[in-house]
Formats: sequence, C-alpha cells, structure tokens
Amino acid sequence: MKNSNIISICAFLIVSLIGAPSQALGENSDRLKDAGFELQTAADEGGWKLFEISLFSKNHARSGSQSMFNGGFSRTVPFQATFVGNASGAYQEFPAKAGSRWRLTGYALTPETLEGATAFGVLQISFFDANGKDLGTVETAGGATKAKTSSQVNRLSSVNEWIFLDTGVATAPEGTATIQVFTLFVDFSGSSRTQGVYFDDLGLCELNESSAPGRCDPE
Ligand SMILES: [Ca+2]
Repeated sequence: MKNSNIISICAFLIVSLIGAPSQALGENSDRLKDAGFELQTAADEGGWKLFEISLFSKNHARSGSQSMFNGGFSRTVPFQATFVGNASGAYQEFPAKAGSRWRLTGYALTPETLEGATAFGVLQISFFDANGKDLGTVETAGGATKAKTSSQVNRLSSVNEWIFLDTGVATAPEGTATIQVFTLFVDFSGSSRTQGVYFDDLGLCELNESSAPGRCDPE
C-alpha cells in the first residue's frame, strides 16, 4: 500500500512538472499574467479582463486545474433582428512600440463538435494608439480582419484534444501605444445550443533581433 502511494505521488509530481507553465521561453516571453489561468489575478492587478460569456473553468485543464472558457449563445440570433452573433473572450494589454514584433501561442479544446460554419475559437493580437483606436497589425493591413488571428478551433477540429494555436508574428503599425492579446470565441452560427472553447497555457513573446530562432516555440 505504501509503495503504491509513493508511486502515485511520483506520478503526480512528474505530471505536475510536465504540465507546469513554461518558464523556458526566454526573457522576452511570459509577458502574460496568469497564462495558465490558475491564479485568477484580478483585472486591475494585470490579470485577464473577461467579456460576455467567459469564465475560469475547472471542467478542462491542460495545466493545473483550470482553463479559460469562452462561450456562445447564438440561439438569441433569431429573436433580435439587429443582433448578428456573439463574441466572448478574455484579454490583457501591454505597452508596445511601433515596429515591435509579437507572437501569441496557446492551446484550445472543444469538448464537443461545434455547430455551425461560423463558430470558432482563436487567439488574437491587436494594436491600438494612445487614444484607443484599433490600428490592426502591419501583416493584416487592408484585410477584412484587422487583428492577427491564429488558426481556428471550429466544427472540423478534433474533440477533447488540446490543439496548439499560434498567431505567427504580428508587427505594430505606426502610432502604436499598446498591444492587446485575446482568447476569443466567435459564434455567428445560429445554432440552437450554447457552445464554446476552452483555452490554456498561453505564451506571449516579443521578438527582437537577439531572439534565437525558435525561441518562442512551445515545449
Ligand atoms: Ca491551466
């Protein structure tokens, strides 16, 4: 009995170490507070700012015991002619200079197949000027979407699997004062149920000339 307890404890420690938030991304990473959603740091202390249907959840976790859930409730669509859908999320904001280059990574999971062609979870980077005007990014200038977004977790994604998401490099336009980084679930699907995506283990890197290639890569 004692031996099995020891084995269990050892197994727990190994899992804990593997699952710990990455500290190995380099000095330019870990800009985020509570990147693994375990601390629930208050927004006015630099933690996540939540909007619409968003909450810290213990239902699924890639690290620790919690993740961030962003949900949609798109069945409200048919009842409000002017309401075209739902976007829920969480974000943090940091100072940023024009020309600075950033990359946001993380993991997302859907516990069931998402309904609808326009229901998806993404990570997103946007830049703003000192007046709060959305400047988009250099890479997305002139495009339909101002922000630089990662690939999606959507109706085609594997279920109950943490899927790696990566915005790639987003460069700050002229006039940039701040960067905002998001977890986001967009639901314009008109499906008849609540659905959403869980996010965990985000990483934000500011790239510079001294950054070694691959420095922002996940473990
Ligand atoms: Ca976590």
